[in-house]
Amino acid sequence: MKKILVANRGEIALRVMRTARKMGIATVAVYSEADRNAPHVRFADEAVLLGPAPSTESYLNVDKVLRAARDTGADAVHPGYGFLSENAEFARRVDTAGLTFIGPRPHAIEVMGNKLAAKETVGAYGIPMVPGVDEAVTDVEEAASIARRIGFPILIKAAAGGGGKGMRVVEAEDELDEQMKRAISEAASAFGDGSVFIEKYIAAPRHIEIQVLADTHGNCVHLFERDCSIQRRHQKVVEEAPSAVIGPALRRQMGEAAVRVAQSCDYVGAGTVEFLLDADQQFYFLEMNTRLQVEHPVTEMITGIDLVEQQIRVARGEALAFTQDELTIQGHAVELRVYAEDPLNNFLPSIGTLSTYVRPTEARVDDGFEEGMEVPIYYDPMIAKLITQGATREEAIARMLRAIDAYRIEGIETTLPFGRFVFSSDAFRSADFDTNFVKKHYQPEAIERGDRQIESVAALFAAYIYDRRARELTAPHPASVQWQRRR
Ligand code: MV4
Repeated sequence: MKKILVANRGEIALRVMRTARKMGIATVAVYSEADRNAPHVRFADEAVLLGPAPSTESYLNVDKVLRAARDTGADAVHPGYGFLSENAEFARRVDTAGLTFIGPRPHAIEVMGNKLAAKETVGAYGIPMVPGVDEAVTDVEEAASIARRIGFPILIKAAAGGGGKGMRVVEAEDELDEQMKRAISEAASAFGDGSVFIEKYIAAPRHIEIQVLADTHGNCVHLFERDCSIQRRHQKVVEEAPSAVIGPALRRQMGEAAVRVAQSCDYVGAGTVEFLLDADQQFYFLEMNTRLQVEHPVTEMITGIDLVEQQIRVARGEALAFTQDELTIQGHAVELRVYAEDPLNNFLPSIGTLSTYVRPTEARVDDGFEEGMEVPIYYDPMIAKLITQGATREEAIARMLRAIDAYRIEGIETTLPFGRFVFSSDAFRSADFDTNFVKKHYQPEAIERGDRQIESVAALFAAYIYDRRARELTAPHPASVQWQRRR
């Protein structure tokens, strides 16, 4: 492998290219008209313009990406996350073009991309699953009988869904008819597939995911868990590794289950197995993500392993250079996603130019921006990830709070103040939270209070400057200065 085309943009494109360069592999960037001056374009050894800003005409366009690979003589493609990363057809076409897809085989992407197919595949491997069905349900009578068997509340999910889209909680039988109809039509219009299935609703779970890594020689290990329970409307905000509530025994059980999930679909490369963990510490398989995830850095921090390097090595056909027993957890890591959104205004996208952009120095910052750049409206609003580590969870959190304060972003609103709120909150610090954290604890006032403190310091400082300048103006008369001092 001599030249990798990175079929992505922003922080993850840069992240992948840095490791490729470290390994002595040349890099090709692709970009849209909105990204002409983007850092990933300037960092790459070569860059190819795909087309106009909209993703469908650039980063999602398979033909254009493959043509760029052919024209530059790239021999491998890294898809990053989002865009084409979990598109089995793209992986297949990369193969057909004689290039190496840095990721799992199309079959694994396909199976795990459909929640029902995933449950069916995994079911045979003895993985704990939420009580429910692993077949599409379209009939309301059938749904009612399933619901009676497993007991209300139930959750209706779209087979083709993900990220919480098309999910409906049903508390009692008299709502079932209407909610089923809605779920089916919503799934049909959103995903072009009206299949839904039913599970027992777990009311206040934690979202725990396990990083796995598999090679083409039959070796598969897990790199422990990430706790991603702090989410806002299915958008992750804060992640950490390890989880503060998981002990060694549960960690081993969940890790072994995740490895079996990977084996069930002949997984190759880096993947993530998601579980729900209920208040009684029972865990249930949710789904598998067949890509490198946004939050992979916290795992890198606690294991010391460069996951992109491992992806590349596995794609080159190398065997994993370590066994499960050789992997250990070093300290604790936390990550904050910084979005161009206004936490005081219902997290509306905040557009504009980064007039000031100064990174904190004592944190890992994975970003794709420079001062003076505009945040394009066409893509994901995440502008950076802040990652800190410590010997203990407390230390990692203290470093995060210092990094948030040292991060200077002006010109747009960001979720940095929201991050400060999370990391300062008693619920987070005591690890007493679940996926309802934001709903339960966050009000915009929590942030406004912080702002008012800063404003009062600024007002004091302004008064001081005003006073000093007033003295300078009256300096020729020592008596007047003394008079002011006495006041
Ligand atoms: C659930 C659940 C409760 N019970 N399944 C949301 C996204 C999708 N991947 C699965 N999700 C959930 N599935 C059962 N049977 C609660 C959620 C859920 C959730 C899961 C992980 C992280 C945040 C969440 C927020 C709300 C609901």
